[in-house]
Amino acid sequence: MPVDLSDESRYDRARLRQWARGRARSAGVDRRDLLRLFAAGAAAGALTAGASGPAGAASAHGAPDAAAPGPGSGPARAAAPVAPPGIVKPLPPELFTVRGTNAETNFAALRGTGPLTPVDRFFVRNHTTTPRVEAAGWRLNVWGDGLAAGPVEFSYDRLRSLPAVERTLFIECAGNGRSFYTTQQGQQVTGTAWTLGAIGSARWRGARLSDVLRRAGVTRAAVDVLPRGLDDEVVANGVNLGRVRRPLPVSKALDDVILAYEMNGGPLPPDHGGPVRVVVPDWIGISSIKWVGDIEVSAQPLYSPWNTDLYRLFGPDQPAEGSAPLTRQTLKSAFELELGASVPVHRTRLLTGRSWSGAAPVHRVEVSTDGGARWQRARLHDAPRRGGWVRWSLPWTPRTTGAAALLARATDAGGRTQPATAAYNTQGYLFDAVVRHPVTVV
Ligand SMILES: Nc1nc2c(c(=O)[nH]1)N[C@H]1C(S)=C(S)[C@@H](COP(=O)(O)O)O[C@H]1N2
Ligand SMILES: [Mo]
Repeated sequence: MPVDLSDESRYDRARLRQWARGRARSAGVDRRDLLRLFAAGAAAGALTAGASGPAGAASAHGAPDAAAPGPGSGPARAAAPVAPPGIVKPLPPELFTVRGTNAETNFAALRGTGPLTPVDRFFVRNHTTTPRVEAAGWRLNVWGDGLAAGPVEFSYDRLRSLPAVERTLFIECAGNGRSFYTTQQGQQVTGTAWTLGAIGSARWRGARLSDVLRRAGVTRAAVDVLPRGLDDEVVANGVNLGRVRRPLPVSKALDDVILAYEMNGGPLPPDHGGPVRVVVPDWIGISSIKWVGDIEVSAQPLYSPWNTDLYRLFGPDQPAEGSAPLTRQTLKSAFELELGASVPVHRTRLLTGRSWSGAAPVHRVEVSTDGGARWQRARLHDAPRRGGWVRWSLPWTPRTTGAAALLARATDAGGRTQPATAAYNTQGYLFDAVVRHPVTVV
């Protein structure tokens, strides 16, 4: 009997059962390879986080988040010169902190910018390197047994001739805030040691994925949609994972997903997936495949490393095969201030920051300047909006010198408030706890 997969949680449970029985296709990767990879990643789990503090440059390997460093890497490799990442745009140290193949936005550099993150300071998360793909030669190949007929190709011009949609949406890495599992909760986790800058908000313009799928002849038998990037294949621990790709349930694909060709009013830049990327509102960053080259539409459930061994929750409170694949982003707040900044005593300064949630608009932000004893409502500078962040501010006059901790705590319209502690998982995803932002009053 066919299963109705329109509901996300039922979809995930059904996929888990099929995966456990070995029936689902792993979309190009041998299932034993995945299990081997995960076993190796779990064994070497402590290496990455141990070698890299919040400002650590240790994650110099370009592997996916859960991949363990190979022999000769890890702590020893952190001392070696860090290879420049394969990112095209300039990465001045006042705007970015380079972490392996990735570049984290320095939150202090967002102070004074509007709701949109300028491209010159939008974070970059690359599994390998930014490829150069020209719009003129680019084709999107839509194929698979979930279509009524053979493959359908879309050129850049054909995509641009479809009705255009424009939305302001953030893209945030599932591992954003990961380093605080270690520095704040004392827990070892694998993956890039982001602080809070693996997020950016932009105005995306593009075609609806649903329009493309309908024109390609998607049928009612389709269950999964698998966009794949044109960047290099990812090799981790000697296992070739193939090109970056992560299945989306057809229900989400037909709902609000965009094939974006513009970012903040200009052509999509190379580092952010130009000429065309997927933008999946509210969902973790890995869903938003850059440099998309083809999309498989499948009547069978699909798997890739990015929805099996990666981007699920693993840990003591989770099933052995991990949680259901992660979908929505969580709730966070960040000050537009360097971690460890020096601030002069008795001088009033305007603390500014941003809060966001993948579940509902953020409508309340409280700030504490005394380590969490007393909380004050911050003033919001943006109307709460789904898929966006709110800027906020609060004046502060420090009265005593020495170390202090600034805290910001967001509440969204769904009733979620940032907790004091985030739920541990081995790969450090979905950190949502209130961050203690260290400053020194001088
Ligand atoms: N093809 C491809 N798409 C990709 C990635 C990648 O390495 N290759 N990284 C993903 C991850 S993990 C994130 S968080 C976002 C980051 O988007 P950005 O680099 O534009 O900020 O892109 C996603 N899409
Ligand atoms: Mo990510």
